This record gives sequence, C-alpha cells and structure tokens, in this order.
Amino acid sequence: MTENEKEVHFQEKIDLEMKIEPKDWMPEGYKDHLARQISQHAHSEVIGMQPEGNWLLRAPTLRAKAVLMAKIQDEAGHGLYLYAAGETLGVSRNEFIHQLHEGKAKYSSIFNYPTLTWADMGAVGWLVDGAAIVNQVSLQRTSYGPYARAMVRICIEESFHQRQGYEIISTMALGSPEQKQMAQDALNRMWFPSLMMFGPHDSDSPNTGNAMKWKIKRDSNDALRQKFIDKTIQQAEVIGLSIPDPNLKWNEEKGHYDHSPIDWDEFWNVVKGNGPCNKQRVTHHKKAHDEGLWVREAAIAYAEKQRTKEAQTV
Ligand code: BYC
Repeated sequence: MTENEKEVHFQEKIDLEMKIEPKDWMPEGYKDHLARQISQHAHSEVIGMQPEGNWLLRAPTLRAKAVLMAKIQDEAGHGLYLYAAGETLGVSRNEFIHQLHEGKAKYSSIFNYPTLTWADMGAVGWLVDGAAIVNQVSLQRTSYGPYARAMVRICIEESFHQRQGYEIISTMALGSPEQKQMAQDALNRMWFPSLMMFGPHDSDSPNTGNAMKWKIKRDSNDALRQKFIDKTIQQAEVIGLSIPDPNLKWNEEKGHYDHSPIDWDEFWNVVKGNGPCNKQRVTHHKKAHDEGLWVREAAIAYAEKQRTKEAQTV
C-alpha cells in the first residue's frame, strides 16, 4: 500500500468507529497529537496531587484524611495508566517527564492556583474533578484504544472523587456562617479557573480540527464547558452557594445557561507559566523526581535479579 492508501484506510477505520491500536499503521500527525494530549493529561493527574497534598496533614478528621489520601493515590494511578497509554506510541515515560521539566509539555492550568483553605479540598473535588469527568466521559470514546480504555477506568474513580469533594463543600456550606463563607470563597476563586480547564474558546483552539477529524476529541471545548456549567449550577443551588457570575441566566431558546465572558488573558498567562503556582509546581515535581531516583533504580535492579533467577531455573 502507498502512504496515501494507508492514510485513506486509516481514516475509513476511524469513520467506522473502529479503535486504532498501537501496532496499527497511523499517520505521524495522529501519533504526535495523541502523545501531546495523553502526556499533558498524565502530567495533569500527577501535578494535580500537589494542591491536595497541601491539606493532607491538616485534614480536620481522621476520616477526611483517609478519604483524601485515597483520592490522591488514585490520581497517581491515573497518571500511571496514562503514561502507559502514551508509551504505546513509542515515547518513553522518561522523555515525557523530561518534556514537562523543560516546559515543552503542558499540564492543566487549574493546578497553578493555590489551595488556601480546607474548603478548597471540597471545591477541587466538586469542580475540578467534576469538570474532568465531563471531559473524560467524552474521551472514553476517543479513537485510540489504549487512551479510551484508560479513560473508562479513570472515569469510575473520578465519580468517587467528585462525590468526596461535594461532600466536603456541602458539609461546610450547610455548617456555621464562617464555614459557609469559606465554602463560598472557595467557589468564588475556583469557578472561572474550572471553566478554563476545558481549553480556549473553539475559535482559538488550533488542535480541535484534527482532533475531531481523527475522533480523538468527540466534543469541542465550548460544548463540554457548557455541559459542565449547566449541570453544576443546580448542584450549587442545592447547597445554598452562589456561582460568582452575575450574568448567569437560563436561555430558554438555547436550552443552556448564558454566562459572562471568560478572562482569556488570565488563561494564557497561566498556560504560559506565569500563574500563581507554576514555578512551585514544576520545581516540586523535579525535586520529587530526583529524590525518587533510588526507588526507580532499586525497582529495576530487583526486576533484573528476578529475571536472572528465572533464567537460571529454566
Ligand atoms: N491548561 O487547541 P487546544 C484531574 C493548551 S487531571 C493548560 O484547544 P486541545 C485531577 C493545549 O494543550 C485531568 N493548557 O488543545 C487531577 C494547547 O497547547 P499545545 C485533567 C491548556 O488539546 C488531580 C493550547 O492550549 N484533564 O482531573 O485540543 C486532582 C490550545 O488548546 C489547557 C485533562 O488533562 C488548559 N486547561 O484541547 C484533581 C484533559 N487547555 O498542547 C483532578 C485532557 C488548552 O498545542 N486534555 N491548553 O502546546 C484534553 O482534553 C485537551 O487536551 C484539552 C485542550 C481540552 C485540555
């Protein structure tokens, strides 16, 4: 088959809703696009452990601490599934991490905001994991098999994460006036950054065209953002919190809520590395990576020892 014929065959498979698997032929553009998005996604899961880790030692009860600990460990697991999916594209995990440290690979903008109070643990679970679920449910149908399968496992765990966050925020919202104020403050700070997680406005999203053609993405950034807004407003109402947007209004004709414009200057500023915590997050990741070298070396040495032993017993 010529390259052109291979490409036609590839697109036919995509159009027929067949999954692309690691050993299948795929255009270089498709491979690069996926490696970029999957690694960005994996880095987000792992960097996202930092803002929550900030509150582990200050959780108000043993139960809250155990639940938060389990959630944070899940995020590490998500990173692992995603790096493994990314490696099937021929890029090593070391290379992905090198790209993160060099500032070539991105991670979700939301994790460059600080977590200032315990109520932020509620807001992260409720809003950040809530936004992630909307995005990832859509990605379960992505065309690349290993990415789609990782998403299925991740989404199941994300539902627990969203619920643990909503439990924290509702306990505070329905608690004392001071606690309610803390919950409202967390919502005020996290609302717009959560909307930014879905990426730039469709008209400023250079990757969406190919992503939709190759069915890597099934819905556009704006469509998913709108879905998240519509479902989250009701959740805020139930616990008596106000979404910090005076222009939120149900639009009967569209069947969606209208909202204020998003501050895209703030978004790009954070994406370009100038958010409140960008430097702190990457510096911390580098430090943990360097300090964990001995663990990786020990694991490799142990695996090699086991292999040698097995070879000797055959
Ligand atoms: N932040 O053309 P576009 C979690 C970049 S973690 C930073 O629309 P695309 C959790 C974008 O990469 C789960 N950068 O891109 C963990 C591109 O730059 P490059 C987080 C962003 O790929 C712990 C440029 O802007 N979820 O749930 O079509 C605790 C133009 O954008 C962002 C994921 O990672 C952003 N928000 O669409 C709690 C989802 N948005 O790469 C919770 C996986 C855009 O060309 N990723 N950029 O240099 C995706 O679904 C898509 O990549 C996006 C962007 C929707 C984010």
